[in-house]
Amino acid sequence: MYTWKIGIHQMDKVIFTAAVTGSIHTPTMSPYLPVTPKQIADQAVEAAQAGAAIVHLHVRNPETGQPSSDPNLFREVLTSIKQKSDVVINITTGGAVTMTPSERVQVVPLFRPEMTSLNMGSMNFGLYPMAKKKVPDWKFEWEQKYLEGTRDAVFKNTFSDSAFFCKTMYENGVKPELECYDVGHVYNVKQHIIDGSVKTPVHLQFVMGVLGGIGSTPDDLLHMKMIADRVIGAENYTYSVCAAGKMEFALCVLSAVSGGHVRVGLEDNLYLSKGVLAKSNSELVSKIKSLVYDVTGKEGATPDEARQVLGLKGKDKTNF
Ligand code: KMH
Ligand code: ZN
Repeated sequence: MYTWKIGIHQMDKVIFTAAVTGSIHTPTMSPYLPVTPKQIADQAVEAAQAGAAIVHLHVRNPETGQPSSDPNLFREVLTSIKQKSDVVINITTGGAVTMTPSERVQVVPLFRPEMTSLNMGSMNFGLYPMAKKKVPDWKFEWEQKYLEGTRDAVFKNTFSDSAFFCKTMYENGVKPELECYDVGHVYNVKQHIIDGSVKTPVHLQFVMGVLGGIGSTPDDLLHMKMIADRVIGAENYTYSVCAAGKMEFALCVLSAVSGGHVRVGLEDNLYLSKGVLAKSNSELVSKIKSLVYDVTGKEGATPDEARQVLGLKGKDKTNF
């Protein structure tokens, strides 16, 4: 049995999460981006077989690849994964910048998953630089508009939004994963703890390198951890790290070295190495697992070990 000394972040295993498709990348950027419910579910199961203990899920319009909040698409993905794997399912309540908070939060009472994301502050969510990239003709008309639209979009997560989302999660036995994109979001977590709307121990996801949030250098990450230690208290939180783009593997290794957990996936990064598109989420999981093991000697936690560390209710208590 593993003794997980959360307080000093000395953990002898790492919880790997695969973020399967997200709502940041668009179909023309990679032919390997899963779009249909079957592609998303199959890639989630394969990522679990490669060592992911948790899969973080968004859904998309199966014809156009547009981010979607359609519960029917979620249900198709969730039931397929649950039949084939004991992986922990973490559903997004972040959805896409174009969705309203009520569209985003409906998955919680509908599906009562073990985990969902909970975004800890409003922010600009700048995807528009990706529209400028030299891309062959866009496959779908919506792609460039969606990306360019983020010049003037706010990803809304007010204090009331986050408090209401979290109340809804607790009412449905869901463990929130607190997405912190910047230092201020860590202070927001602290305020929600003071307000009583968020209970400790909390599980933080440091989301690095989203334009509108903190950058993705090693000192950005270590600064986030230092602030969390000081403001929330090392004994009151566990954390995972994900990084957008090319810093994904470097910061995930740094997280594992520092006692944190790790998220990779096509939601955050499309490339296996410079100029080489990843063909699947499982390729990214396999690569980060071996990097982490080579550098730290730490192996991946199983889904049940992740449930133990994070205090999850078990897959039989979900509503799908
Ligand atoms: N795609 C971003 C707008 C989450 O899943 O909660 C929000 C996101 C984080 O992906
Ligand atoms: Zn997400």
